[in-house]
Amino acid sequence: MSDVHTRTRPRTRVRTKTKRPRLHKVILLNDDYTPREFVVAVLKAVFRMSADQAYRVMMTAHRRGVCVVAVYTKDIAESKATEATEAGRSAGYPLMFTTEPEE
Ligand code: TYC
Repeated sequence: MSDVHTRTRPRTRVRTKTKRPRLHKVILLNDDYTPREFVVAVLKAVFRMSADQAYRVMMTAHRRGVCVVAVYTKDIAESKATEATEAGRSAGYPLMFTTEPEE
Protein backbone atom coordinates (compact mmCIF):
# COMPACT_ATOMS: atom_id res chain seq x y z
CA MET A 1 0.00 0.00 0.00
CA SER A 2 2.77 2.51 0.91
CA ASP A 3 4.65 1.36 -2.23
CA VAL A 4 2.36 3.33 -4.53
CA HIS A 5 3.38 6.49 -2.69
CA THR A 6 7.10 5.83 -2.91
CA ARG A 7 8.73 8.33 -5.20
CA THR A 8 11.78 6.90 -6.98
CA ARG A 9 12.14 9.39 -9.83
CA PRO A 10 14.56 12.23 -8.99
CA ARG A 11 12.88 15.61 -8.84
CA THR A 12 14.28 17.43 -11.88
CA ARG A 13 13.28 20.64 -13.58
CA VAL A 14 14.07 21.65 -17.13
CA ARG A 15 15.98 24.94 -17.08
CA THR A 16 14.03 27.37 -19.23
CA LYS A 17 16.04 30.51 -18.47
CA THR A 18 18.66 31.34 -21.11
CA LYS A 19 21.77 32.96 -19.67
CA ARG A 20 23.15 35.85 -21.70
CA PRO A 21 26.80 35.28 -22.73
CA ARG A 22 29.37 37.24 -20.71
CA LEU A 23 30.45 40.53 -22.25
CA HIS A 24 34.12 41.32 -22.78
CA LYS A 25 35.88 44.60 -22.11
CA VAL A 26 38.25 46.17 -24.63
CA ILE A 27 41.09 47.83 -22.70
CA LEU A 28 43.46 50.51 -24.00
CA LEU A 29 47.01 50.40 -22.61
CA ASN A 30 49.25 53.43 -22.34
CA ASP A 31 52.70 53.57 -23.93
CA ASP A 32 55.36 56.28 -24.26
CA TYR A 33 55.54 56.46 -28.06
CA THR A 34 52.14 56.56 -29.75
CA PRO A 35 51.08 60.18 -30.39
CA ARG A 36 47.95 61.28 -28.53
CA GLU A 37 46.24 62.36 -31.77
CA PHE A 38 46.85 58.94 -33.29
CA VAL A 39 45.20 57.19 -30.31
CA VAL A 40 42.21 59.53 -30.61
CA ALA A 41 41.93 58.84 -34.37
CA VAL A 42 41.94 55.04 -33.79
CA LEU A 43 39.31 55.28 -31.03
CA LYS A 44 37.06 57.35 -33.34
CA ALA A 45 37.52 55.04 -36.33
CA VAL A 46 37.36 51.60 -34.69
CA PHE A 47 35.04 52.27 -31.76
CA ARG A 48 32.86 54.98 -33.35
CA MET A 49 33.60 57.44 -30.56
CA SER A 50 33.06 61.18 -30.75
CA ALA A 51 36.16 63.38 -30.58
CA ASP A 52 35.27 64.26 -26.95
CA GLN A 53 34.79 60.66 -25.82
CA ALA A 54 37.95 59.52 -27.62
CA TYR A 55 40.01 62.32 -26.05
CA ARG A 56 38.75 61.45 -22.55
CA VAL A 57 39.48 57.74 -22.96
CA MET A 58 42.96 58.45 -24.39
CA MET A 59 43.77 60.83 -21.49
CA THR A 60 42.53 58.31 -18.89
CA ALA A 61 44.85 55.63 -20.32
CA HIS A 62 47.66 58.22 -20.53
CA ARG A 63 47.29 59.20 -16.85
CA ARG A 64 46.31 55.91 -15.23
CA GLY A 65 47.96 53.36 -17.53
CA VAL A 66 44.77 51.68 -18.77
CA CYS A 67 41.20 52.57 -19.70
CA VAL A 68 38.15 50.47 -20.56
CA VAL A 69 37.07 51.51 -24.07
CA ALA A 70 33.84 49.53 -24.48
CA VAL A 71 32.16 46.16 -23.87
CA TYR A 72 31.02 43.73 -26.57
CA THR A 73 30.40 40.04 -27.08
CA LYS A 74 33.68 38.04 -27.04
CA ASP A 75 34.08 37.86 -30.85
CA ILE A 76 33.42 41.56 -31.46
CA ALA A 77 35.68 42.63 -28.56
CA GLU A 78 38.54 40.48 -29.84
CA SER A 79 38.24 41.59 -33.47
CA LYS A 80 38.05 45.29 -32.53
CA ALA A 81 41.04 45.00 -30.19
CA THR A 82 43.02 43.28 -32.97
CA GLU A 83 41.97 45.84 -35.60
CA ALA A 84 42.90 48.78 -33.35
CA THR A 85 46.24 47.26 -32.30
CA GLU A 86 46.98 46.49 -35.96
CA ALA A 87 46.26 50.12 -36.94
CA GLY A 88 49.03 51.22 -34.55
CA ARG A 89 51.39 48.51 -35.74
CA SER A 90 50.90 49.52 -39.40
CA ALA A 91 51.90 53.08 -38.50
CA GLY A 92 54.94 51.84 -36.53
CA TYR A 93 53.50 52.44 -33.04
CA PRO A 94 53.34 50.04 -30.07
CA LEU A 95 49.69 50.97 -29.38
CA MET A 96 48.01 48.07 -27.57
CA PHE A 97 44.42 46.99 -26.94
CA THR A 98 43.55 43.87 -24.94
CA THR A 99 40.28 42.18 -23.90
CA GLU A 100 39.03 40.56 -20.71
CA PRO A 101 35.71 39.06 -19.66
CA GLU A 102 33.45 41.10 -17.41
CA GLU A 103 32.88 39.73 -13.89
N1 TYC B 1 51.39 58.33 -23.65
C1 TYC B 1 51.36 58.72 -25.04
C2 TYC B 1 52.15 59.98 -25.25
O1 TYC B 1 52.46 60.68 -24.31
C3 TYC B 1 49.91 58.94 -25.54
C4 TYC B 1 49.07 57.71 -25.32
C5 TYC B 1 47.90 57.79 -24.60
C6 TYC B 1 49.47 56.47 -25.84
C7 TYC B 1 47.11 56.67 -24.38
C8 TYC B 1 48.69 55.34 -25.64
O2 TYC B 1 46.75 54.36 -24.71
C9 TYC B 1 47.52 55.45 -24.91
N2 TYC B 1 52.47 60.30 -26.51
